Amino acid sequence: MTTGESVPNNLYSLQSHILAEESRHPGASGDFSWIISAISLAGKAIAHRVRRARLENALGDEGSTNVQGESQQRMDVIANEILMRCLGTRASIAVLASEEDEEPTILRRGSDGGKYCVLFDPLDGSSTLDANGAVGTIFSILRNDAAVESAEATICQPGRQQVAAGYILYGPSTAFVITTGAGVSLFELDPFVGSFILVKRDLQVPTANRVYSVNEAYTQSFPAEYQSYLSWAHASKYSSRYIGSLCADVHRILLNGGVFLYPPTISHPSGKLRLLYEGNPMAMIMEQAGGLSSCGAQPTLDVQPTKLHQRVPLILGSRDEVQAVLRHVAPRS
Ligand code: P6P
Repeated sequence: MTTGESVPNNLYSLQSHILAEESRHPGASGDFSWIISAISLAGKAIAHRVRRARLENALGDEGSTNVQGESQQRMDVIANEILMRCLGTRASIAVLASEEDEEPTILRRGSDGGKYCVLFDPLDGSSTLDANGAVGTIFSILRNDAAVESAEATICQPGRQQVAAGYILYGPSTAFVITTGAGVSLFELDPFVGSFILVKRDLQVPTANRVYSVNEAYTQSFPAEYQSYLSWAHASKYSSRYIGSLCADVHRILLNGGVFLYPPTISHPSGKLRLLYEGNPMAMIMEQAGGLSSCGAQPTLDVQPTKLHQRVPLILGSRDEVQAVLRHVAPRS
């Protein structure tokens, strides 16, 4: 079912892939490669801690709440610290922004060599960890605009400006999915080698698959047009899959097709998911894989952000399936 070019049986690591990408850009300084290398290192360290979390009594609430007013899980804090420690040493980073921190962290300004901004959700879906659920790290990389003084203003760029995006899914295996704007590549961590090994390049999300992914418990709280889509899907014999962990739901759709929806609800009128470090990276992955991503009114990647932690409705996945939703949600688009 999964389309994309299978890689012959040679060992081709994420490091090799990024260096090969770098060589496609004459004059590249290697700064960008160092950032991906830091994210890869953080992913391996987080994978190790996630798999030992129960043994190390690292599950459950930290006893604090994050900027969203949600209870922080101990593993959220651990993953955030690992990412900060791995990325904070990279000289090419100007600003780091995390779901776990109210304000961005300014490492250096453009005049000091800070070329990039890195945004991340360190451990999305962490509340499912105590039930051994799949969780993920989501990342987005933007160019830093040295002329913009405010760190928050610097990172409030439309998703179409991303230079790279992806996620690391900590499931039965540790998968690293990344795009730098030239297609989507899938790597799997080989714990014996200690490297992410390329298994698929130029992944293409299937154009259709009658599977939708939404938390139907909130159906009565969705706008009428989303309820109309769900009624149509039920009548059209769709099936439903919902893990409640964005990386896991997106990964299934990337490989098998379907559509993920997080509509506006009464408690979250702009949807629950965050634009800058959840919606935009997943939207770039989907578009690069031939799929679509929309907030209902416009493509996700065209939304002009105004706040670091702003939320956005999300409809993403197979081209035909997203268009089927939009025929109900945005019929004149
Ligand atoms: P709900 C996890 O808390 C998360 O941020 C995403 O990973 C997931 O897609 C969504 O929230 C699930 O939200 O309201 O269905 O529990």
